[in-house]
This record gives sequence, structure tokens and C-alpha cells, in this order.
Amino acid sequence: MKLNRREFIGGASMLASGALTAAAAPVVVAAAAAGGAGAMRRIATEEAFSIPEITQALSELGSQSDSNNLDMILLRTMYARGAVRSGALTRLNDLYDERLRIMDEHGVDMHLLSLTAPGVQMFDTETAVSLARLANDRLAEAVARHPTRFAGLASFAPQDPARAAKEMERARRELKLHGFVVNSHTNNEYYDDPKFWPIFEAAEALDGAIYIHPRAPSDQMADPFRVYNMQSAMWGYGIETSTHAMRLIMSGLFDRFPKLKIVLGHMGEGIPYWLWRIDHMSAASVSLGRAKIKLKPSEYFKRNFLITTSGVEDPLVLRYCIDKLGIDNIMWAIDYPYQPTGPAVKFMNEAPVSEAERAQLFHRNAERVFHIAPLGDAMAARS
Ligand code: 1DF
Ligand code: MN
Repeated sequence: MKLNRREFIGGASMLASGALTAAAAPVVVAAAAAGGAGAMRRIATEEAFSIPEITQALSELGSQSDSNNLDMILLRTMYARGAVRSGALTRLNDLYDERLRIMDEHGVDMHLLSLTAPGVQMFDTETAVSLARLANDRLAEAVARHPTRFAGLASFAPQDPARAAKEMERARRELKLHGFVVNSHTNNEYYDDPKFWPIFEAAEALDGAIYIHPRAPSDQMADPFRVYNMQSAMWGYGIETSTHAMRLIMSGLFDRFPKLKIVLGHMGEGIPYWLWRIDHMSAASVSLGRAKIKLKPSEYFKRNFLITTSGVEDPLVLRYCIDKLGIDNIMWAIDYPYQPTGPAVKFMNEAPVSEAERAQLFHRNAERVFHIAPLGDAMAARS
């Protein structure tokens, strides 16, 4: 007898919550020990990769600069000297070996891959345009080789918004990639500037969500973050990225592009926590004419944004975000290779949510937002 997926999953979680009787439990344990086959589909949505051409170019860039902006420090250490976290570099450039093995080991069905931060955004325009194309080609190749294991977010070069829009179109229409990624500012510029509108126009028209991934604070923001390594993912990444997202909201971007979808990692980079106060205090900005927006900031956040759980394994924060934003707006992520896979899987396996909610977090929302074929369809297409 084949165990029905839904029954199996329900049984496993009831076991976790202690709801099953002792007599019924061994059957479920045996099924769980059998591994990934019967388990709930797990799509991880902030999974980094790179390609040797880009790690090489970043390494050269790092060796030419003495900037004390953390992104440049990263290029000098991780890339140029290979001294710090060189293991991460190997893992970034590996798509088919250790990555798949770690995914299998922990029951991760799919990585939604994105070119690791800072992407192509620190290169000169021509280099950025051509390396984004190359990364997207290589990404499409990985998805073609393993369509049930990989999906991909396309990169583009914000340095040239018109050509960025062209590459976005190629990535969705020809390469069939699943959305887009960008790592906050480019050359210290934020995308509320109307010169970046072609990028958002393309994303909306192509129905491709843009994942705004962090990078270190821009030069004009970085000073108070330079002590205690605070430019890092500990604090600076989130402040940089949430500030960027707030600029997009307050600029009225989502009145111009009402169907645009933006994804933020790290449980929304702190914005969910602030929403009440942002609504309350932005009323003054609007009435003073300093910002022109039709809706409350929280209304855009719920309509135009999704968040992922990358790097925040706190069930209280998850519960709050579900209650505040709605279960449709949250997706699971690991942040491979920067975060270990096991604890991220365990966090979502055991999160105190209903099984219907867990399915949305683990795969349904990602399937919807990133145009990933549901499992039944993917299997049918392969046979
Ligand atoms: C780090 C963290 C690096 C994240 C990342 O890409 C990254 C880190 C360079 O801690 O060095 O994506 N993160 O998303 O938290
Ligand atoms: Mn990340």
C-alpha cells in the first residue's frame, strides 16, 4: 500500500506534537526513516551559487581596492586571499556534487538558486552586463539538467537599467528562469530613482518577482557600522536592505507598478516588526507632501512583498509574521552555503504551524510566486 502524502505528513507532525498514541507511533517512525520520498516537498528559496568566471573577477576586483566597505573586504578575504571561509567559495561554485548530496541528506527537494551577493553589482557596466548573461546561461543549464532539483533567479546589471530590462526579458522568455535577484544598492544608488523604472516595468510585465537580497551598507550609510563587524549580516545587511525597501514603498513605486512583487529574506529584514509605527508615522510625511503614496505602507507590504525565513530560525518571529502578513506571503529558505542546512530544515519541520501552513511555507507559496511546477506536474513532464 502506498502511503498517501497528506496522511503521512499529518501523521508525522502529530507525532512531533505528541498527539499520536504509542501504538500508532512506530509505523510513522518507520515511514519517516525511509527518507525524503514520502515527506513534504521542500523548496529552499535563497540559495546562493556562483560561477568560476565571476569568483575570479571578484577576486581581481578585491585585490585592486583598499576600501573598508564590507563588500570590498569580503572580496579581499573570501575571494582574493581565499583565507576566510574558503569552503564557502568551493560550495558556491559547486552545483552538482556536494550541494545535491547535502540536499539529499536533509530531504531538501529544490534550491531556488541565485547568484551570490554582491552579484555583478560591483563591476563596471560592460563587465556586469556580460557576466550577468553568463551566470544566467549557466543557471538555466543547471535547471535544465535537474528540473526538479533546481530553479533559478536571474541576475541583471542595474548599472544599465535598459539593458537590465532586456536581460530580464531574455531570462524569463528564453531561459525560462523563475524570477530575479538583486543585492540592494548599486554604486551607492537606490532604485526608487526613476531611472531604474525599466527594471520594475520589466519585472511586472514578465510576472517575475525580484528578490532584494542584502549587501553591506552603502558608503554613505556605513560609518556607524564599521565597528564590531556591524556591517555584516548581524545588523548592517538588514538595515541596508530594509532601508532600500522603505525607499521603494515611500517613493510610490507600487502605485506605478501595482502588480510588482518584491521578496525580502531574513523574515522581512525587520520591516514586519515596524509596520504599525511606519503606518502611524508616515501619515505626517504624506500630509506634509514629503511622500506621495495612495495606500498605507503596510498595505503595500502585504500586497507587493513576500518574505522568506532565511537565517532566522525563531518560531516566535515566524508566528508573528504569519499573523501580521498572512500565510500566503512567507516562504522557507536556508541561505546555503552561508547557513547550515540541517537546522533550517529542522526549524520548519518543527515550527508550531498547521500542516496546511507548513505546506505553504515549504513549497506552495514558492511554486506560485516563482512559477515552479507543482510536483505532480513536474513528474508528468519528465515521464
Ligand atoms: C553572508 C550572509 C554572506 C548572507 C552572504 O552572501 C549572504 C555572510 C555573500 O554572513 O557572510 O547572502 N545572508 O544572506 O545572510
Ligand atoms: Mn543570503
